Amino acid sequence: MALLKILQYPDRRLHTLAEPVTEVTDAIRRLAADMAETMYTAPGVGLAATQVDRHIRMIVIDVSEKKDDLKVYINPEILERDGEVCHEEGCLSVPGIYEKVSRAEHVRIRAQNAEGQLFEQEAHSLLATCLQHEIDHLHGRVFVEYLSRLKQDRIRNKLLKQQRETM
Ligand code: K1U
Ligand code: ZN
Repeated sequence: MALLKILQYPDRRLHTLAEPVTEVTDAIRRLAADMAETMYTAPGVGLAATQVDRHIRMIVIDVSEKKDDLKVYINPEILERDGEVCHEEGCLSVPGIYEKVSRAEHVRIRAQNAEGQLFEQEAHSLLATCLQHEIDHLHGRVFVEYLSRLKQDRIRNKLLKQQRETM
């Protein structure tokens, strides 16, 4: 397995629209394993392929306390959304920034697993928030884009300054 480099906001590659996965091959499973290792090491509770500069529709999530419940979602789609909640979100591509974002409270999704089998899942609380956040990445959307223009500009300038200082 390998640790992958996570793109940092405001890298424009984070705005790339991901392509569907047409066949779940060993290479896709290897990428899922590398993404999981990268997510656990960061540490985070989710990671989208977009964030590691692979523009295919795949995400990994583990919201369990013991970090022993890895889920791989290939070609995920949201079938239903219900309710509204406002939770604080973070993003491994936007380090050190935590902001409240309003999203659906429950979602029902359909995806393929690492064996290529279709499944559906009902999700609420952190899993629902995380699924919506990661599926947004596959559409090229970063959570800061839900914030005011002023906040977005402040975050952009802060991260650009940090990136210049660590070059
Ligand atoms: O970068 C990402 O997309 C992952 C992101 C997922 C997420 C978290 C919270 C709300 C919405 C989406 C993160 O994992 S940020 C880091 C984080 O939340 C965390 C880090 C260590 C332990 C527990 C959580
Ligand atoms: Zn993110």
